[in-house]
Amino acid sequence: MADFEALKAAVIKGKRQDVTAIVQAAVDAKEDLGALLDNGMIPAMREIGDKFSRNEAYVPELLIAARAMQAGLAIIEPLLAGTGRKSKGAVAIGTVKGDLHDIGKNLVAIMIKGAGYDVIDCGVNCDIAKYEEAVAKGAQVVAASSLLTTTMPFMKEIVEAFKGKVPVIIGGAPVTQAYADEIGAAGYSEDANGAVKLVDKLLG
Ligand code: B1M
Repeated sequence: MADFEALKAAVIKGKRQDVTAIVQAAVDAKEDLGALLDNGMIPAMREIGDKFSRNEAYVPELLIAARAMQAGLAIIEPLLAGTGRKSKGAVAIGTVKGDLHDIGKNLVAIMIKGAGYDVIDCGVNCDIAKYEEAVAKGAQVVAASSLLTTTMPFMKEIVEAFKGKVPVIIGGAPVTQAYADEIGAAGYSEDANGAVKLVDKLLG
Protein backbone atom coordinates (compact mmCIF):
# COMPACT_ATOMS: atom_id res chain seq x y z
CA MET A 1 0.00 0.00 0.00
CA ALA A 2 1.39 3.41 -1.00
CA ASP A 3 2.53 5.70 1.79
CA PHE A 4 -0.02 8.50 1.35
CA GLU A 5 1.76 10.79 3.83
CA ALA A 6 5.05 10.40 1.94
CA LEU A 7 3.24 11.12 -1.34
CA LYS A 8 1.56 14.20 0.15
CA ALA A 9 4.88 15.47 1.55
CA ALA A 10 6.62 14.89 -1.80
CA VAL A 11 3.97 16.91 -3.67
CA ILE A 12 4.07 19.72 -1.12
CA LYS A 13 7.87 19.91 -1.31
CA GLY A 14 7.77 19.67 -5.10
CA LYS A 15 9.90 16.52 -5.18
CA ARG A 16 8.94 15.39 -8.63
CA GLN A 17 11.14 12.27 -8.68
CA ASP A 18 9.75 11.05 -5.35
CA VAL A 19 6.18 11.62 -6.54
CA THR A 20 6.91 9.73 -9.76
CA ALA A 21 8.51 6.84 -7.84
CA ILE A 22 5.64 6.49 -5.34
CA VAL A 23 2.92 6.75 -8.00
CA GLN A 24 4.71 4.34 -10.37
CA ALA A 25 5.19 1.79 -7.55
CA ALA A 26 1.46 2.02 -6.71
CA VAL A 27 0.57 1.60 -10.40
CA ASP A 28 2.87 -1.44 -10.69
CA ALA A 29 1.24 -2.95 -7.59
CA LYS A 30 -2.20 -2.34 -9.17
CA GLU A 31 -3.32 -0.20 -6.26
CA ASP A 32 -6.44 1.97 -6.23
CA LEU A 33 -5.47 5.10 -8.20
CA GLY A 34 -8.42 7.06 -6.82
CA ALA A 35 -7.01 6.56 -3.33
CA LEU A 36 -3.64 8.02 -4.44
CA LEU A 37 -5.45 11.14 -5.60
CA ASP A 38 -7.91 11.43 -2.69
CA ASN A 39 -5.52 10.59 0.15
CA GLY A 40 -2.22 11.94 -1.15
CA MET A 41 -2.12 14.28 -4.11
CA ILE A 42 -5.30 16.36 -3.77
CA PRO A 43 -4.91 17.01 0.01
CA ALA A 44 -1.31 18.06 -0.74
CA MET A 45 -2.51 20.83 -3.05
CA ARG A 46 -5.05 21.92 -0.43
CA GLU A 47 -2.32 22.07 2.21
CA ILE A 48 0.12 24.09 0.11
CA GLY A 49 -2.77 26.46 -0.70
CA ASP A 50 -3.51 26.90 3.00
CA LYS A 51 0.17 27.62 3.64
CA PHE A 52 0.07 30.22 0.86
CA SER A 53 -2.95 31.85 2.56
CA ARG A 54 -0.97 32.03 5.82
CA ASN A 55 2.09 33.50 4.02
CA GLU A 56 4.05 30.35 4.86
CA ALA A 57 4.49 29.51 1.15
CA TYR A 58 4.84 31.69 -1.94
CA VAL A 59 4.11 31.43 -5.68
CA PRO A 60 7.35 29.57 -6.55
CA GLU A 61 6.47 26.88 -3.98
CA LEU A 62 2.95 26.61 -5.43
CA LEU A 63 4.50 26.19 -8.85
CA ILE A 64 6.93 23.43 -7.93
CA ALA A 65 4.18 21.60 -6.03
CA ALA A 66 1.94 21.93 -9.11
CA ARG A 67 4.69 20.49 -11.32
CA ALA A 68 5.16 17.54 -8.98
CA MET A 69 1.39 16.96 -9.00
CA GLN A 70 1.32 17.09 -12.82
CA ALA A 71 4.17 14.53 -12.97
CA GLY A 72 2.08 12.12 -10.89
CA LEU A 73 -1.04 12.81 -12.96
CA ALA A 74 0.87 12.09 -16.17
CA ILE A 75 1.49 8.51 -14.97
CA ILE A 76 -2.10 7.99 -13.89
CA GLU A 77 -3.81 9.59 -16.90
CA PRO A 78 -3.47 6.79 -19.48
CA LEU A 79 -4.69 4.26 -16.92
CA LEU A 80 -7.75 6.25 -15.92
CA ALA A 81 -8.56 7.40 -19.42
CA GLY A 82 -9.12 3.92 -20.98
CA THR A 83 -8.58 3.24 -24.68
CA GLY A 84 -10.31 1.70 -27.68
CA ARG A 85 -13.89 2.42 -26.59
CA LYS A 86 -16.76 3.87 -28.56
CA SER A 87 -17.30 7.54 -27.68
CA LYS A 88 -20.43 8.39 -25.69
CA GLY A 89 -20.27 12.06 -26.78
CA ALA A 90 -17.96 15.06 -26.67
CA VAL A 91 -17.26 17.57 -23.91
CA ALA A 92 -15.33 20.84 -24.14
CA ILE A 93 -13.41 21.80 -21.02
CA GLY A 94 -11.36 24.86 -20.20
CA THR A 95 -10.22 27.13 -17.41
CA VAL A 96 -11.91 30.51 -17.74
CA LYS A 97 -10.43 33.77 -19.01
CA GLY A 98 -7.80 35.28 -16.70
CA ASP A 99 -7.22 32.01 -14.85
CA LEU A 100 -4.16 29.80 -15.29
CA HIS A 101 -4.97 27.03 -12.76
CA ASP A 102 -5.25 23.77 -14.68
CA ILE A 103 -4.62 20.86 -12.33
CA GLY A 104 -8.27 20.43 -11.34
CA LYS A 105 -9.41 21.00 -14.93
CA ASN A 106 -6.96 18.33 -16.13
CA LEU A 107 -8.21 15.90 -13.51
CA VAL A 108 -11.83 16.49 -14.51
CA ALA A 109 -10.85 15.99 -18.18
CA ILE A 110 -9.11 12.69 -17.37
CA MET A 111 -12.13 11.36 -15.46
CA ILE A 112 -14.57 12.40 -18.21
CA LYS A 113 -12.34 10.68 -20.80
CA GLY A 114 -12.16 7.63 -18.57
CA ALA A 115 -15.97 7.51 -18.52
CA GLY A 116 -16.01 7.10 -22.31
CA TYR A 117 -16.44 10.63 -23.66
CA ASP A 118 -14.22 12.56 -26.06
CA VAL A 119 -12.76 15.62 -24.42
CA ILE A 120 -11.80 18.76 -26.31
CA ASP A 121 -9.38 20.50 -23.97
CA CYS A 122 -9.48 24.26 -24.53
CA GLY A 123 -6.63 24.83 -22.07
CA VAL A 124 -6.42 27.79 -19.70
CA ASN A 125 -7.37 31.47 -19.99
CA CYS A 126 -10.31 30.58 -22.24
CA ASP A 127 -12.39 33.33 -23.75
CA ILE A 128 -15.80 32.58 -25.30
CA ALA A 129 -14.21 32.06 -28.74
CA LYS A 130 -12.14 29.10 -27.48
CA TYR A 131 -15.23 27.31 -26.15
CA GLU A 132 -17.12 28.21 -29.36
CA GLU A 133 -14.37 26.60 -31.43
CA ALA A 134 -14.77 23.39 -29.43
CA VAL A 135 -18.55 23.44 -29.84
CA ALA A 136 -18.07 23.94 -33.59
CA LYS A 137 -15.92 20.77 -33.51
CA GLY A 138 -18.79 18.82 -31.95
CA ALA A 139 -18.69 19.38 -28.18
CA GLN A 140 -22.20 18.83 -26.76
CA VAL A 141 -21.42 20.15 -23.26
CA VAL A 142 -19.16 22.99 -22.11
CA ALA A 143 -17.39 22.48 -18.77
CA ALA A 144 -15.77 25.57 -17.25
CA SER A 145 -13.30 25.63 -14.39
CA SER A 146 -12.34 28.61 -12.23
CA LEU A 147 -10.07 28.77 -9.19
CA LEU A 148 -10.11 32.50 -8.52
CA THR A 149 -12.92 34.61 -7.09
CA THR A 150 -11.86 37.26 -9.61
CA THR A 151 -12.34 34.98 -12.66
CA MET A 152 -15.48 33.15 -11.48
CA PRO A 153 -17.84 35.93 -12.72
CA PHE A 154 -16.76 35.15 -16.31
CA MET A 155 -18.75 31.91 -15.99
CA LYS A 156 -21.93 33.98 -16.22
CA GLU A 157 -20.82 35.26 -19.63
CA ILE A 158 -20.13 31.70 -20.77
CA VAL A 159 -23.60 30.56 -19.67
CA GLU A 160 -25.17 33.51 -21.50
CA ALA A 161 -23.14 32.84 -24.66
CA PHE A 162 -24.30 29.21 -24.92
CA LYS A 163 -27.93 29.68 -23.81
CA GLY A 164 -30.17 27.62 -26.14
CA LYS A 165 -27.09 25.98 -27.75
CA VAL A 166 -25.28 23.60 -25.38
CA PRO A 167 -25.45 23.13 -21.60
CA VAL A 168 -22.68 24.71 -19.50
CA ILE A 169 -21.50 22.98 -16.33
CA ILE A 170 -19.15 24.60 -13.87
CA GLY A 171 -16.75 23.84 -11.02
CA GLY A 172 -13.59 24.89 -9.20
CA ALA A 173 -12.68 25.76 -5.63
CA PRO A 174 -14.65 29.02 -5.18
CA VAL A 175 -17.70 27.84 -7.17
CA THR A 176 -20.88 26.69 -5.39
CA GLN A 177 -24.23 25.17 -6.29
CA ALA A 178 -25.86 28.46 -5.27
CA TYR A 179 -23.66 30.36 -7.75
CA ALA A 180 -24.46 27.84 -10.50
CA ASP A 181 -28.19 28.31 -9.83
CA GLU A 182 -27.78 32.10 -9.79
CA ILE A 183 -26.16 32.23 -13.25
CA GLY A 184 -28.35 29.49 -14.75
CA ALA A 185 -25.62 26.87 -15.30
CA ALA A 186 -26.84 23.40 -16.25
CA GLY A 187 -24.89 21.86 -13.38
CA TYR A 188 -22.20 22.20 -10.73
CA SER A 189 -19.94 19.67 -9.13
CA GLU A 190 -17.32 20.01 -6.44
CA ASP A 191 -15.05 17.28 -7.81
CA ALA A 192 -14.09 15.26 -10.86
CA ASN A 193 -16.38 12.31 -10.11
CA GLY A 194 -19.32 14.67 -9.75
CA ALA A 195 -18.43 16.22 -13.11
CA VAL A 196 -18.68 12.78 -14.74
CA LYS A 197 -22.12 12.28 -13.18
CA LEU A 198 -23.25 15.63 -14.59
CA VAL A 199 -22.06 14.68 -18.07
CA ASP A 200 -23.74 11.26 -17.78
CA LYS A 201 -26.99 13.01 -16.85
CA LEU A 202 -26.75 15.39 -19.80
CA LEU A 203 -25.46 12.98 -22.46
CA GLY A 204 -25.79 9.47 -21.09
CO1 B1M B 1 -3.12 29.78 -7.12
N1 B1M B 1 -4.54 30.39 -5.95
N2 B1M B 1 -2.78 31.61 -7.70
N3 B1M B 1 -1.67 29.03 -8.15
N4 B1M B 1 -3.46 28.16 -6.22
C1 B1M B 1 -5.36 29.38 -5.28
C2 B1M B 1 -6.59 29.04 -6.12
C3 B1M B 1 -5.73 30.10 -3.91
C4 B1M B 1 -7.05 29.62 -3.28
C5 B1M B 1 -4.53 29.98 -2.92
C6 B1M B 1 -4.84 30.61 -1.58
O1 B1M B 1 -4.83 31.81 -1.45
N5 B1M B 1 -5.11 29.80 -0.56
C7 B1M B 1 -5.78 31.61 -4.36
C8 B1M B 1 -7.15 32.12 -4.85
C9 B1M B 1 -7.82 33.04 -3.84
C10 B1M B 1 -9.10 33.59 -4.35
O2 B1M B 1 -9.41 33.68 -5.51
N6 B1M B 1 -9.91 34.00 -3.41
C11 B1M B 1 -4.73 31.63 -5.48
C12 B1M B 1 -4.07 32.79 -5.95
C13 B1M B 1 -4.40 34.09 -5.19
C14 B1M B 1 -3.20 32.78 -7.06
C15 B1M B 1 -2.46 33.98 -7.69
C16 B1M B 1 -3.30 35.26 -7.85
C17 B1M B 1 -1.19 34.20 -6.85
C18 B1M B 1 -0.33 35.37 -7.25
O3 B1M B 1 0.18 35.41 -8.35
N7 B1M B 1 -0.22 36.30 -6.35
C19 B1M B 1 -2.05 33.40 -9.07
C20 B1M B 1 -3.12 33.61 -10.16
C21 B1M B 1 -2.64 33.18 -11.53
C22 B1M B 1 -3.79 33.13 -12.53
O4 B1M B 1 -4.48 32.11 -12.62
N8 B1M B 1 -4.02 34.22 -13.24
C23 B1M B 1 -1.94 31.94 -8.73
C24 B1M B 1 -1.05 31.07 -9.36
C25 B1M B 1 -0.90 29.73 -9.05
C26 B1M B 1 0.18 28.85 -9.65
C27 B1M B 1 0.47 29.13 -11.13
C28 B1M B 1 1.46 29.07 -8.87
C29 B1M B 1 -0.38 27.41 -9.33
C30 B1M B 1 -1.23 26.81 -10.48
C31 B1M B 1 -0.47 25.82 -11.33
C32 B1M B 1 -1.40 25.07 -12.26
O5 B1M B 1 -2.60 24.92 -12.04
N9 B1M B 1 -0.79 24.59 -13.33
C33 B1M B 1 -1.35 27.70 -8.18
C34 B1M B 1 -1.84 26.70 -7.30
C35 B1M B 1 -1.21 25.34 -7.43
C36 B1M B 1 -2.88 26.96 -6.36
C37 B1M B 1 -3.46 26.02 -5.29
C38 B1M B 1 -2.42 25.92 -4.17
C39 B1M B 1 -3.83 24.62 -5.70
C40 B1M B 1 -4.84 24.51 -6.86
C41 B1M B 1 -4.94 23.05 -7.26
O6 B1M B 1 -4.29 22.62 -8.20
N10 B1M B 1 -5.70 22.24 -6.48
C42 B1M B 1 -4.78 26.82 -4.85
C43 B1M B 1 -5.19 26.57 -3.42
C44 B1M B 1 -6.39 25.63 -3.31
O7 B1M B 1 -7.10 25.38 -4.25
N11 B1M B 1 -6.64 25.17 -2.11
C45 B1M B 1 -4.49 28.19 -5.33
C46 B1M B 1 -5.81 20.79 -6.69
C47 B1M B 1 -6.92 20.48 -7.69
C48 B1M B 1 -7.03 18.98 -7.88
O8 B1M B 1 -8.13 20.96 -7.11
O9 B1M B 1 -8.32 22.84 -8.82
O10 B1M B 1 -9.90 22.72 -6.84
P1 B1M B 1 -9.09 22.03 -7.85
O11 B1M B 1 -10.05 21.08 -8.73
C49 B1M B 1 -10.96 20.18 -8.13
C50 B1M B 1 -12.36 20.80 -7.89
O12 B1M B 1 -12.36 22.19 -7.68
C51 B1M B 1 -13.17 20.36 -9.08
O13 B1M B 1 -12.61 19.09 -9.39
C52 B1M B 1 -11.19 19.10 -9.17
C53 B1M B 1 -10.76 17.72 -8.75
O14 B1M B 1 -11.41 17.30 -7.58
N12 B1M B 1 -13.18 21.15 -10.31
C54 B1M B 1 -14.22 21.03 -11.20
C55 B1M B 1 -12.27 21.99 -10.85
N13 B1M B 1 -12.69 22.43 -12.03
C56 B1M B 1 -13.88 21.87 -12.28
C57 B1M B 1 -14.75 21.98 -13.37
C58 B1M B 1 -15.94 21.27 -13.35
C59 B1M B 1 -16.27 20.47 -12.26
C60 B1M B 1 -15.42 20.32 -11.17
O15 B1M B 1 -16.75 21.41 -14.43
C61 B1M B 1 -18.00 20.88 -14.41
